[in-house]
Amino acid sequence: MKIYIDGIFYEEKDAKISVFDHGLLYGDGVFEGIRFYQGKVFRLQEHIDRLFDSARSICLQPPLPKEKIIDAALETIRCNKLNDGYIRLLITRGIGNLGLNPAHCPHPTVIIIADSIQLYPSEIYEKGLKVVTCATRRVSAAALSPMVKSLNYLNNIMAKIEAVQAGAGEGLMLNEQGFVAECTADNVFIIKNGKILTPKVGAGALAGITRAVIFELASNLGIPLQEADITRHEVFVADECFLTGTAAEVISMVELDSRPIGEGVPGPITQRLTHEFRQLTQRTGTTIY
Ligand code: PXG
Repeated sequence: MKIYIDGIFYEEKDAKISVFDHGLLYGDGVFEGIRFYQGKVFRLQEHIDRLFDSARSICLQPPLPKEKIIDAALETIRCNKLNDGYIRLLITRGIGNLGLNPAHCPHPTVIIIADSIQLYPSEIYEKGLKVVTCATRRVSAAALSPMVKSLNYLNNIMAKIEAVQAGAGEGLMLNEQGFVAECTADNVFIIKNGKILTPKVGAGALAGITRAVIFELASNLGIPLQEADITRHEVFVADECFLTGTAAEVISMVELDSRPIGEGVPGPITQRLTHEFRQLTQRTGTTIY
């Protein structure tokens, strides 16, 4: 596998960065996870726009303009001769000293990894995910905006550990007020009486690219969708529930804290959206070759 670091492609064993990079020392940087399907990158411009917004929010000046980052991402896929897979794109603060001050890090580092992706087994897509509510709350928007996709994922990792220890497929995270925010790496949607509901971004959810696609699909299909404050109780009594993310795509959540949701199997609206989402990934995207 060839990995891009600051304009040069390295073999995996040689792809290394400094121990003084603040991405490592402090989790200081931003990233994106992007999928490509059948030689086309899905929603590439949206991911790059979010990457640049995240960077701007943390006062990180990307060392390349958007077009050059896009070229580098496409070149990384081509270099690895891949047709289907996943891109991990990072901009770290770069090399500095042992203090926090990013002013001592003059050159941000750009890293691009393109690889095949480990999906949930197909059985999970057919049967749905069992989820537990995590005691770890989502970081408050007053502390760090959930809109920033930063390299600092410790909060989500603490929640993921809880989910894994409970034997669950995912962990549901609440915000400080106790409303549903999101799962550890996926947005959450519930369906009640034919209407789709999802937490507002301000409630601690990342403005997911897949989430935005669901808004489009729901609109095209004439299914009402609204942002709302959602409690655990509302998830327990929902007719259907599903999660969205670049890695997971659209996946049904059939149980929360040992309570089956609806019939305890993937519901019809979720199945429809999963199907429509897959169709879209096959049809659209930025051509790689
Ligand atoms: N919330 C969080 C906290 C995320 O990290 C999403 C929602 C979904 O957003 P997108 O834009 O992907 O629809 C994410 C997704 C991975 C992985 O490889 C994915 C994410 C983060 C870390 C790892 O599974 N982001």
